[in-house]
Amino acid sequence: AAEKVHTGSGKGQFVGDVEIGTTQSGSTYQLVDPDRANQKTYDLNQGTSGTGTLFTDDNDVWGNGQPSDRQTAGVDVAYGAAATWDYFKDSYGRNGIRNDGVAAYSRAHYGNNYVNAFWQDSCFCMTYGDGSGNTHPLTALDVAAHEMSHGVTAATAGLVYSGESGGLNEATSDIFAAAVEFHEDLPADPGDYFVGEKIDINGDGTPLRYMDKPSKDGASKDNWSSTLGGIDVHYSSGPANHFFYLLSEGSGPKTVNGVDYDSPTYDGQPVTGIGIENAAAIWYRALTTYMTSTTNYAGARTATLSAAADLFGAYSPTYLAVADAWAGINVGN
Ligand code: ASN
Ligand code: ZN
Repeated sequence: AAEKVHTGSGKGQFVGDVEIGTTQSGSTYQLVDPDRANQKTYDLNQGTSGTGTLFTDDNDVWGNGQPSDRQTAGVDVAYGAAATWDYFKDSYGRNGIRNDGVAAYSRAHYGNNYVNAFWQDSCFCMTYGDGSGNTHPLTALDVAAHEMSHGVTAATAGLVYSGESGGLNEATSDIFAAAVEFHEDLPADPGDYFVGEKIDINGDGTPLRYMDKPSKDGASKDNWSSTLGGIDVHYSSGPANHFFYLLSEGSGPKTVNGVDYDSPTYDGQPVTGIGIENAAAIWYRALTTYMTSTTNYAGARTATLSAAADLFGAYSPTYLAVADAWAGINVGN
C-alpha cells in the first residue's frame, strides 16, 4: 500500500510544541519527513553503532517535552534537521547538505551519559548523546544545526579540522547554528549569538560558547594571533565567531531579542552591523566559492571580501563593513 504523508504534532524538550514531518506505514507512523527527501530519525536506544530503530508512534503525537519520554529527543532532533534543511534551501537554494537532494539521517539516544553530539561523513549522519545522567540531551536546535553544518563544510570548502582551518571549520558550524536559530526564531528558543544555551552543558545555565565575546567561556580567543593555529579548534573558532557577530550586529552594547551583548573590537574602531542574514550570506558564498581545505584566517578575510564584492559590490558599505569586522579581530589591519 502507498505510504501516506502526515504532519505529526510533537513536543520537544527545547523546541517546544512543533509540527514534524512523519510518514504512515501500515498502522504506525514513522519519523520520516516526506517534505525533506524522507529525512529519517532513529532511536539508538543507548547503543553506539548502526541505526537502532526508526522512531515510531501509533497516533502521530510525539514526545511530551520531558527527557524521560524517549520520543522527546526524537522530536528535537527531527525538528533541528528539518529547520537546517529549510535554512539552506530557503536562503541559498541548497538542496540538502551535499546539494544533491539526499537527506542525512539523525540518531538520538547514543550511549550512556554521553555529553556530546557529532557529525560523520562516513554515514552521512548526525548523532546525539543524552548527556549527564541521560537527562541532559544535546539535542537543541543550534546543536543540530552546528552538526549538520559540518556536513556542508565537508561537502564544500573541506576545511581541514586542525590549525586555523579547523577553527574556521568550527566557526562555520557556529555561524550557521546561529543563523538557523534566528531563521526559526521559535518562541521556546529565540535567535541568539550563543551556542548551546539550552542544553546546560556546564550545569550552571551558561552557554557553551559566546559569539559576541568568545573569551567569556574561559578558553576561546577573541582575536587572531599567531598562536591560534596551535589550540583546540573549538577555541580557535572564537575570532571568526567574533567577526561574525561584529559583522551582523556591530560593535559595542546592543540588545537583540531581549539579550544584551557588548562586543569589543581589537583595534578600538567601531564596526557597523549589516544584519545576520547578510553576514551569513557572505560567509556561505565565501565557504562555497572561495575557501579551500587549507584556508586560514587571512584567507578567510579575502574570501569574504570577494563574496561581499559579488553580493553587494566592491567597496560598497557592506563590503567595507566586512573589512572593518576583520580589523576588529586583528586580521588585515
Ligand atoms: N560536537 C563536537 C563538534 O561538532 C564534536 C567534535 O568535537 N567534532 O564540534
Ligand atoms: Zn563542531
